[in-house]
Amino acid sequence: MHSNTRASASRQSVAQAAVNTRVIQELDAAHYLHPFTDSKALASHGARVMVKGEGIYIWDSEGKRLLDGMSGLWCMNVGYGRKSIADAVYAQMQQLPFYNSFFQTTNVPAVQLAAKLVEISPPQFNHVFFTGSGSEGNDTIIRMVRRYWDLQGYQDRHVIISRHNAYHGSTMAGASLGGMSGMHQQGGLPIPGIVHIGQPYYLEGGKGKTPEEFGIEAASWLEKKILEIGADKVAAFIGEPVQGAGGVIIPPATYWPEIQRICDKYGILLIADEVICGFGRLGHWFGSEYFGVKPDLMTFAKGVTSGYVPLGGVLVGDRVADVLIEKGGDFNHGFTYSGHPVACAAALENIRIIEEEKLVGRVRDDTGPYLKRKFETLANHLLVGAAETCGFVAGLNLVQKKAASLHDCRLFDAKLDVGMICRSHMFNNGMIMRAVGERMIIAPPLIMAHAEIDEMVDLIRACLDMTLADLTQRGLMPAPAQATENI
Ligand code: PXG
Repeated sequence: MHSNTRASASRQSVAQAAVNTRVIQELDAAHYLHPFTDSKALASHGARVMVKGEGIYIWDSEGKRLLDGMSGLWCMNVGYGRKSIADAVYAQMQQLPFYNSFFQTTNVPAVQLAAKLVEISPPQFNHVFFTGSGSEGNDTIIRMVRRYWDLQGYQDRHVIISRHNAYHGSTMAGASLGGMSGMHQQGGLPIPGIVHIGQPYYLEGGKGKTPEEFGIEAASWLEKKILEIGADKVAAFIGEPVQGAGGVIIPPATYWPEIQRICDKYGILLIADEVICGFGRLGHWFGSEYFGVKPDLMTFAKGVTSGYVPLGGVLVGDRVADVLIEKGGDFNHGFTYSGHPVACAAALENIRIIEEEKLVGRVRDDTGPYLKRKFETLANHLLVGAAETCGFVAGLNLVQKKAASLHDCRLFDAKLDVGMICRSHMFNNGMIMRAVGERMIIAPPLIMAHAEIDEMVDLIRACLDMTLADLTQRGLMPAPAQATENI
């Protein structure tokens, strides 16, 4: 086909596609490479087309309503359909849609947002570096941390310690910091100078120990690694307060304070990746506050704008900022969209909403504890070995045979993909819940009221029932009489 003809055919089908699911799916399969997706497999059945969002719900192009238990992708903290954010964006676009911050210039929303972030963050933070995403935030952190040590004459102090099954983004540096082996296998990662220790996943590794004992043990792996590498070579430790993409891994209460103690002992910088945990998700502005730790640097993204427009960045603590500013001269790093005025205007309005509706305090004192009570009742389901929450993130483990502790349950063979079977039942019945292996997870919008939490947990239970019936029919469950033991 001549390219002009093809372009006009494509324009025509784009116009039709606005009301036609199949056409959108075909165009999607023909032209759109999705992130973290097997494009060939997706093309064989077609993507679900999302067209609208309101509050905690989204709608697909077939008119089906779904309760969005994942807040988009851990980001829709204030929920969908906030006109005031759209208004703030529209007004800023008319006033000044863009200007850069590179050449001795600045813009009003970026400055106001930096000041606001300093106000809501712990006292050691007085400076902000803006990026377009969480991945770029973590790339920025690697460069800042290494520069911090260089400027003080420690050129060898470049190693950053992270954790297996961590997620820190998808750029070369973000994926290297992350501990996802499937990501490392593609593109020759990790880049040099990044090493990983085990994750503090009690349900996986804590058999025979109390959570408190296991938390101390998991933190001790950091000290062991520091001594193995040599403390004079270790620049920083990075961790998500609660690991999100890894499956909502909630560390025992002893873990983070012990990590802090070890970092302090060896003078190592502590980095909290707050991309998921920030902006109220754990009932505090930042997740590290929930765990009582004092990071030197924090990455943020997602909840800073509730996902309405892309924005990320780094909160830079005084320890690092003082060195970079006093001794650093030019910091040769930045993005076209660092401090984008439209993104910053959206963030300011988003934070104003969070404050006005007291969402952080509500999650901490009211809806978070309520979600905990409700969600943890799911642990009595025949298919569930454990169910736990932390603020507004939660996870449950699907098991083949229950026991009093998850450590004694019989787990499903990973090849059966039981998590994905369960996720399909959720999706088909109007509930968006993620599967990470056999762990089913949620991170719902922070605006949920009690009635919506009830609705969500009831829906999850109904979908678990359907999953159980399905698995039983497929012959994957033990006979009823043997389904439970030692309870
Ligand atoms: N840090 C953390 C803790 C994240 O969760 C990033 C950094 C990267 O942010 P950007 O904005 O560059 O995507 C994230 C992103 C999943 C999933 O499967 C999670 C994320 C992204 C994509 C998928 O749960 N988190």
